[in-house]
Amino acid sequence: MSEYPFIEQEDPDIFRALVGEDKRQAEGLELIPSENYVSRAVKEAMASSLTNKYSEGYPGKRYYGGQEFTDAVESLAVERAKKLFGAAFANVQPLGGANANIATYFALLEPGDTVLGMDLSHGGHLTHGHPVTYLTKIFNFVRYKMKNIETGELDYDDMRRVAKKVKPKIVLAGFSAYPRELDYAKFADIARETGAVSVMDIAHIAGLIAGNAAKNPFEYGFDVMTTTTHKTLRGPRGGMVLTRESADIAKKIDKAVFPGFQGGPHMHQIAAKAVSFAEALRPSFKKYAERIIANTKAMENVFRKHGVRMITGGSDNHLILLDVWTSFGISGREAELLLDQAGITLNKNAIADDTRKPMDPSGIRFGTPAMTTRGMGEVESAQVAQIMIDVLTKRTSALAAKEEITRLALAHPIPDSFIHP
Ligand code: DSN
Repeated sequence: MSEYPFIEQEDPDIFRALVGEDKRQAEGLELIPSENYVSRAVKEAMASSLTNKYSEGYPGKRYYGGQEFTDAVESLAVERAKKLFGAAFANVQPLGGANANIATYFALLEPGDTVLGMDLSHGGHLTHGHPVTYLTKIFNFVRYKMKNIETGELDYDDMRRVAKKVKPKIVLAGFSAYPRELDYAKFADIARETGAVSVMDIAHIAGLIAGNAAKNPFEYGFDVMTTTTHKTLRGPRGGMVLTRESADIAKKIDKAVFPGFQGGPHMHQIAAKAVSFAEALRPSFKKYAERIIANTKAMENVFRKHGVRMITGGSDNHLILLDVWTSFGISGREAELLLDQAGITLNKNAIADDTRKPMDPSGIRFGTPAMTTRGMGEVESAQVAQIMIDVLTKRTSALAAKEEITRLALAHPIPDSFIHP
């Protein structure tokens, strides 16, 4: 029977697109490091009747009636999130990671206040103060960069010097294209010394932190963490803000999320978050997080052996950034296209201090969270890295590589459950 019997009958155009996307995901290899495959249980929550419900407010303090079950769902999501990350408070209503960051800025800053955050070209995120965002019309973003692109080391002494000069209200850590661990204690010290709140955007590595495969910034004194829920954490698309201990900060964040920026929370999405948090609280999730890193290392070893230039020289987490322009003489856009034809989906990405344009940069970014969910291990990861090199050096045609990738993908079907295999 079709997975979508009603859509099949009632909306054939959308049905075709859904079936096409399912096939694309099943037969191809997803290496975009911010993507993953959710369980069937998470999908069931997303497709539940909770999508019909308005629930402005927070559990026990709603503006509409009929909240008996939504209150239970949101309270469970909050309690599970707190447990996963060692937080005293959690707001699970942000619709995405950008919303979580924006609400956090408005909770903690006045217009004109300064945020010290990582430069986009060195791995930071658009919402960390890139000039194309409207945030920069309201707040003053001062950016820091890597000291050494070959190792990924940040210049914490310079960061402290700049912080003392610009007096940020937020010292912001976090990234969407940086493959190394940060020195959280140094960030937290700089924030304390300058009277700023320390905020870490853990969107990319939330699953690694939850699975104890990466350090937890709260253990190093960070005040706030913002995140998405759909990357390494393997939940539905969405965002969240966690506060380590300050009730005052948590109250301001709640107010900024609702009514500051959002209306009714998406309760079906919050139920799906709760389901995925329960999955991440299981011991098996720790193994998953460890395997993500082992698989990245297996890919890294192949690239190193072949002298391929990796920004920061390798990876401590789930993602790798390759300089394809120097290594293969092709641009990031060409590399993305070639690999796409081979059934490998990843994204072109600027490398630090890139001289090429953002739509056709020098690098590609990819990672192992999704392929690890499919049960692939270090052998398969090394195999995929080798196929990538063969395609990028044009030793193998994209078409021939596609056959191999499809075989590999079909041998590792996307699982329905992480609890009952
Ligand atoms: N688009 C996400 C990523 O790919 O990292 C971040 O917003």
